[in-house]
Amino acid sequence: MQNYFQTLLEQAKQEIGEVEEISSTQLEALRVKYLGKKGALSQGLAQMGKLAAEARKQVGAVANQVKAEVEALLTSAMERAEELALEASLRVPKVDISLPGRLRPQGHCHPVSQTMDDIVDIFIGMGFEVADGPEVELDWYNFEALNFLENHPARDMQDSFYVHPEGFAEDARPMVLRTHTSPVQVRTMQAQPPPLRAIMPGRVYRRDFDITHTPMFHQVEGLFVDANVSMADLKGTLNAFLRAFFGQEVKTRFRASYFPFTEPSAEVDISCVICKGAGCRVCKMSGWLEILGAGMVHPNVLLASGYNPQEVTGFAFGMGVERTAMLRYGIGDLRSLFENDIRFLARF
Ligand code: 2NM
Repeated sequence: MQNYFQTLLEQAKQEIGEVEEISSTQLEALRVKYLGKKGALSQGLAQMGKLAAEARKQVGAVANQVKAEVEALLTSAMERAEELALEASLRVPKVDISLPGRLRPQGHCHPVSQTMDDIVDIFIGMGFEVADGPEVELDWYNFEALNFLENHPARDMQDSFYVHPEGFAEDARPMVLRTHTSPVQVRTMQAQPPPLRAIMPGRVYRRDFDITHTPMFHQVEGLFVDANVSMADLKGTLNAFLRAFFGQEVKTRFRASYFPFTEPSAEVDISCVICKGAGCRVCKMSGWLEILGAGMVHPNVLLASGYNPQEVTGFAFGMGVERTAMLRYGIGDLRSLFENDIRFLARF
């Protein structure tokens, strides 16, 4: 009997030692084989009843020791199996959670739209409302109501896009792609009585295409009509806007000018945003940049819009958004705003 248990121990040692690529499943099978309820050890113990009391004691001690040794062997082999399994799992390539995520291209507002939104926001802050109107406009709203004479050069087919769709009646009223947003001001005045404070952002179209002109560009125009509105209100409002947009330190000057729809008219300059007035290539050494056109609304325009020029006066102004965006962001070439090169646009 003693031999039985000793042989069992030798066998177990060998088998446990032989487990290559040692795995806990195999070790569990060996545990059942040797130490399980119907395992080799139990079978040996079951035979012991036949032994004499003295021999049973001796063999029992051997059996207990064999059991303890086999258990110890299995336990340490099991620990080793777990270590090996962990090492193997660490060798498998894993997700590195410290890596940055995959960046997807993200769109954003075009610099022209950003600039237009910022201009509009400043005027909203001063109590102006946003108005809009059609881009395909009656010649009457675009020119006639705005005091352009019949033979004004802007009304020439060479300068404006006239629209004559297929099936357009011979006697239909001529239409044009609006050359400024001023027709919206006329429409807005027709639609509501004074006082009126409104701002009109939008696309406008002119037959111009060179380094500094595109056939479509953006404008923001504004209008303030009430009793006793004066040139002083115009200057105060535009100075406040220009300081809010370009910075408190910006200087402004108002030069006499001419527009058909305003009288008197002015062009507004700001101190050069590049050289601060010292003189540079951008301001052509003058220290000043032209930024706005403005003036007191011509009585003929108020009349055409249904307002009474004896009762109310108004000021109006307009600016090109592309030009303003170029000055603000230091963009040298107008065309870069229209090429939609994402590497360029992503800079703003
Ligand atoms: C400008 C310059 C000066 C202007 C005038 C009007 C209206 F409709 F009230 F007559 N709207 N916009 C105006 C005046 C626009 O843009 C350079």
